Amino acid sequence: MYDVQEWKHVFKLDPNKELSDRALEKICESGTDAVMIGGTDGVTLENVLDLMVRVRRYSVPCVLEVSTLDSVTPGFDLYFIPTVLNASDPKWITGLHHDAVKEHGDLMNWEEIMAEGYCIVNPDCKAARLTQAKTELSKDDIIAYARMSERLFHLPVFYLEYSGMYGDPAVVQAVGQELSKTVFFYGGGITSKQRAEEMAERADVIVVGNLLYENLNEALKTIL
Ligand code: 1GP
Repeated sequence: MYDVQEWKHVFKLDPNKELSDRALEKICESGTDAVMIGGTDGVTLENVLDLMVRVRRYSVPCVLEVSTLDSVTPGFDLYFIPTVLNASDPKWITGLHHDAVKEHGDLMNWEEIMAEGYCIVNPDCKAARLTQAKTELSKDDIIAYARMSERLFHLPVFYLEYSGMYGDPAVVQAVGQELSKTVFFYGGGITSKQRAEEMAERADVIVVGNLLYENLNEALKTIL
């Protein structure tokens, strides 16, 4: 079994973006704790399968972060299911989840499935637009979502998502101090080793996405 509690670093790959075999090898052999496959648009069964098969050549744990039911396929080590706590469209809080469990609940292997309490902060990211997230959040609003995740809903993961934008270290620090059982993932705007260090001091797990496609060598330095 994979112990997410032990993780410190995750690379997130977008199935809708190109990566050479050489780049993928460097990513999978980098020493990261997991490779997560997930994205907001253009995610299809075909491109998810293609990337999964390529990542599977390496021993790194491979996680699917589910955003559309159509692209769910067996073969991943773990399935992360976001529930967007600050979405206005209930589809992204419990809607798709209900559809999936109703349709496939008998066959689901619950040991491989982990819910993530998501809080999306960057109003300009695609996920915020898709879920119609209420992103005008104060530090107290964000802390409340973190507390709901751990104390009310007992979610295994709280994911503070700044995707494409670097978060406020003071907010990340405050959230980190709230969570003890729920694993705290931070993602967004990590573009250097220095930023990786700053957020890794405050969150349990840092997630690096875009930088893999913009500057792979710099991305590899975010593993501390
Ligand atoms: C995106 O949180 C991840 O879902 C990582 O964000 O792409 O900004 O690194 P970046």
